[in-house]
Amino acid sequence: MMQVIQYPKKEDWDALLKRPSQDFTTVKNIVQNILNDVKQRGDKALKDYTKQFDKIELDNFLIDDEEWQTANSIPHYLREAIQLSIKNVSAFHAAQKQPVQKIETMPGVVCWRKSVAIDKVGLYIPGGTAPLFSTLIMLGVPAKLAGCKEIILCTPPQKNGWVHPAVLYAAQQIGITEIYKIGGAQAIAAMAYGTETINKVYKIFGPGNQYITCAKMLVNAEGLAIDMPAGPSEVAVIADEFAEPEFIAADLLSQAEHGKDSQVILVADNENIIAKTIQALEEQLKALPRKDIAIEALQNSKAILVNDLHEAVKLMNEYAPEHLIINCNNAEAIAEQITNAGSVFIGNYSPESVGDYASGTNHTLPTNGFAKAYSGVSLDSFYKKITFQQLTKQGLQNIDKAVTTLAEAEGLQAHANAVNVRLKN
Ligand code: HSO
Ligand code: ZN
Repeated sequence: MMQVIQYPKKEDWDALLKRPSQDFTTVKNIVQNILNDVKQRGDKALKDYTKQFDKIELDNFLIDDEEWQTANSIPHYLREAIQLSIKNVSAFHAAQKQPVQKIETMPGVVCWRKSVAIDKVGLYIPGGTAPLFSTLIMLGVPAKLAGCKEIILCTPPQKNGWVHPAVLYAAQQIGITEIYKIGGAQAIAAMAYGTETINKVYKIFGPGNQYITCAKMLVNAEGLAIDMPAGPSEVAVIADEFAEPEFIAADLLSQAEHGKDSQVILVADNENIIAKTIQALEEQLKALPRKDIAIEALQNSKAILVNDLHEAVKLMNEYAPEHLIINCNNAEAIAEQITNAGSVFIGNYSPESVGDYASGTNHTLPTNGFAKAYSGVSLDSFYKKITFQQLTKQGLQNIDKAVTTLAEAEGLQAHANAVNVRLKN
């Protein structure tokens, strides 16, 4: 069960909030070999790894017509839920489009900035115990909205050699057609380097286990863009005496069930709430299908008693959680004071799960303290921003002095000449 820490001293915060370090030393060699092998042997290597890791022999990684038909096999209530999620995620991300603003910084000098979609992107959707088709929505919807020309999706085949029908259904609804049944580090390699059948991409998105994360970090070090360095999932809850222990426990468990390494933190200014939350956790755990995972995650988790909510806010801004839930009387005012978090959930009726699945915000968020300087995936993640400028002759005359003066002061005469040569007569 959660460890309870009472009134920690400021100088102990660092140690208290430290995440377990992710150790890639054991997987790094394995992953590097897979990357090299796929780079050299292309599709042949992919086939070998699929046989080795997924225990399946595939002639073709692409989904064929027969397999696409299985998308229709999912029950209609699941279709409706997927549709609602896509609708809300689309609405929220479409609103992130920014109109091009042409700024005349001085007469005759006009500058602007345009969002241009990344041509080719690769999305990775893990398989395993829980195929996260919600993650496909979170990545596929903004990729489509941004207008990426080529969107490739890689996901491991299930035991029967097919992709989960809900993944296919979500892909169909979003308009993603290029799906390859490839998982693991070999999928990241295929998207990073390209093979006979797979075109290499310019940016790779998506969560995964240690192998995936390590593979993404290695190809990133070679210069390929990735969404973000992902670590285990996290949730923190700030609670006061007005919070509902049952709600807090449910929220903590919703993150704890993701994985044994999930990070779960409760910060409260009230001892009673902590005690009652722990009771509620014990009660709710009993009925959870993934209770073994959740119990292990809770063992590394903390309930922290602080003097007041002001201190709770400071502590959380220091921790920078991926998700922060605020269950306090004046939750909105507290939310305003949050400066470091991936996504904030305000009040008793805003559980993290709604953001995970359907409210509209993106669930691909910075973990491991990255929320201090990074944002979650958004429409912008699928763009690069190109700046433009156009000057009239008068504009160049207006700016001439400043540019030539600065250039000469830096000792860069050719820079000054590029202006002078245009204005000499
Ligand atoms: N909580 C996860 C996202 C997710 N939850 C997917 C359910 N499905 C991100 O931290
Ligand atoms: Zn979740």
